[in-house]
Amino acid sequence: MLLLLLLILGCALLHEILALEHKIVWDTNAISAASITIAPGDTVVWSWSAQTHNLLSTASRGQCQYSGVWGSPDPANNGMYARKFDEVGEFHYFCAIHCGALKMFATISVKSKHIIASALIA
Ligand SMILES: [Cu+2]
Repeated sequence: MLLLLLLILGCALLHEILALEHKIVWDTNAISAASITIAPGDTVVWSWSAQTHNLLSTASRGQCQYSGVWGSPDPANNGMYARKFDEVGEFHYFCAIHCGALKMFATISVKSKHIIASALIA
């Protein structure tokens, strides 16, 4: 029983140690690069300058309607926003200013490390 507890604790600790930070430059010229796949516990840091943006969560990809779950403050010329993703899933987001005309939306896919590893090997 103690061994099992130590194993579980070790896995949890390993997950924390292996958590990564992913940087996204949120820019109308790099929208496709804003969709990435990460692992649970990873953090995404968006930053932008020289263009006015924000980012807001939405229920489905390409929908320009704030779901109210997460997002950065009002649009600004220079901005940064960070969020840690603990749950597996698809997390869609958009820029309130450029969503419709420039299709400035993207998705953070959170997949378990095992699935990511399998995809890399295949
Ligand atoms: Cu924008």
